[in-house]
Amino acid sequence: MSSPNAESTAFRSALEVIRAVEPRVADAIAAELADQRESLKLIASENYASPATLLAMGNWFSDKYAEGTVGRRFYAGCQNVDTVEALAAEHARELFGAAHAYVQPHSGIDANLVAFWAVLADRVEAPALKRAQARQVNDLTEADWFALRRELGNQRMLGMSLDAGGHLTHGFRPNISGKMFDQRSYGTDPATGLIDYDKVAEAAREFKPLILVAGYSAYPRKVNFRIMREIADSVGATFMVDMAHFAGLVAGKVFTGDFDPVPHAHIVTTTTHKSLRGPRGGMVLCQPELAEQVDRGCPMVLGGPLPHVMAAKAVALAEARRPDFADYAQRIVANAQALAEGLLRRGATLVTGGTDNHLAIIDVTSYGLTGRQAEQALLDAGIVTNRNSVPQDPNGAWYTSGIRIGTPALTTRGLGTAEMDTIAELIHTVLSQTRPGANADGTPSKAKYALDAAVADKVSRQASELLTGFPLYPTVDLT
Ligand code: DSN
Repeated sequence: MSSPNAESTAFRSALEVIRAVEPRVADAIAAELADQRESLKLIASENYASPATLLAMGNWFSDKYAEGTVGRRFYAGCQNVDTVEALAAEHARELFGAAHAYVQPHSGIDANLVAFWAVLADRVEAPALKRAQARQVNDLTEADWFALRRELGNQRMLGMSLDAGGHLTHGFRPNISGKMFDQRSYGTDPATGLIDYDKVAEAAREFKPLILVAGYSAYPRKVNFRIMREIADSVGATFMVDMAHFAGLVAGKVFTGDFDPVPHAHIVTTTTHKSLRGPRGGMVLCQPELAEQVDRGCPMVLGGPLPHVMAAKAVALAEARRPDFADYAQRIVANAQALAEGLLRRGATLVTGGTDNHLAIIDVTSYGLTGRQAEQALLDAGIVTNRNSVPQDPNGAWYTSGIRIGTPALTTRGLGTAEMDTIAELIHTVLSQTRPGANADGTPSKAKYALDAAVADKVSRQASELLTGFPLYPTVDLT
């Protein structure tokens, strides 16, 4: 463990060096820490990385190009990048029990693109090359290349719909995944809000996707990946899981057996900065048969790897392999459940009636609000959330009818179940006292709202008081 003094000195010195060149950047960095310390952060996809993870990103690795893979680069002088990339991959394999790990993706979208193209290369391009007796795509005739491009662009993907909690990269039309694939979605049962595996199997039988995608960014329940793999196998689909949101719960062994995607999926993607609590970035884990294609991610779809971020991934993954990370992961879920129960007790409506992961979705139509009105009113009261669609959302993806709340960040800060009940009270107070507004012509507005400033101020003060008992980065003193 480093001493608190070392951490304060490191960050203070870094700011001093930056301030000498562009003081406004140094001020903005310091202001960001101050803002994060003061806000009650319930954004389900955010967290607070450790000082060691943050510091691993600010160094000379940023100056290196390193296309290729460990020991096989397109640039000379990558021996130190090799060290950190190999370490990050080793920690990832050990942590998740994966056969192969690729740690170069810069984000979750990038990781998903690497995965999609690895599957397309393995299942569409490789057989086409074999048929044409070509070693690689440059050896194909113009006619064969034209035919292959058409084939690559017309494959089928079945993923969870956005309003049921799926991610936009799982085939949502405005995203590149929706343009690349002939896509269909499975939703959730309208009565329970839960995935209906029989319906997924029926959709798979009818549609016969090349790729079946599971995973979510706004579904508050566990997914049975064993059943999903059986469905994929029954139609010859490759099974892909995007565990970006719940990777920390997999790492911390909260999700095991049927609920751990790694033993069941052919390929798993994730971000490293959400419940996993690492630097902002992505990662792909896969079975051995896809490893070679996954490793072609850069330059296939990725720009040059970010060695400084891979260094930080290695640090954060080493942290996640420590025993206390399992305790952290369990506390994330206990906190989410306490928050959900506190809200339900006060009369809120939650999608699926609760949670068994790190997030919950409040259906704010029961308060007479849209997601946008609720999000802004909560922000006025110092509570940072994000609006989110609910299944079959009548208000669309912009205004929405839901508020997504998550506990990874506040759990890192040390808050526990008692504090979650207080937060449920604060959220309920704001939502129940916010009134929807009207447009100038008297029609109902989906954005305007009214919240008494005295209520907002009082809740904001209560939120600040709650947080003073749980200082953020207590080892970092910038004064
Ligand atoms: N933007 C992330 C989230 O908030 O869930 C997913 O990409």
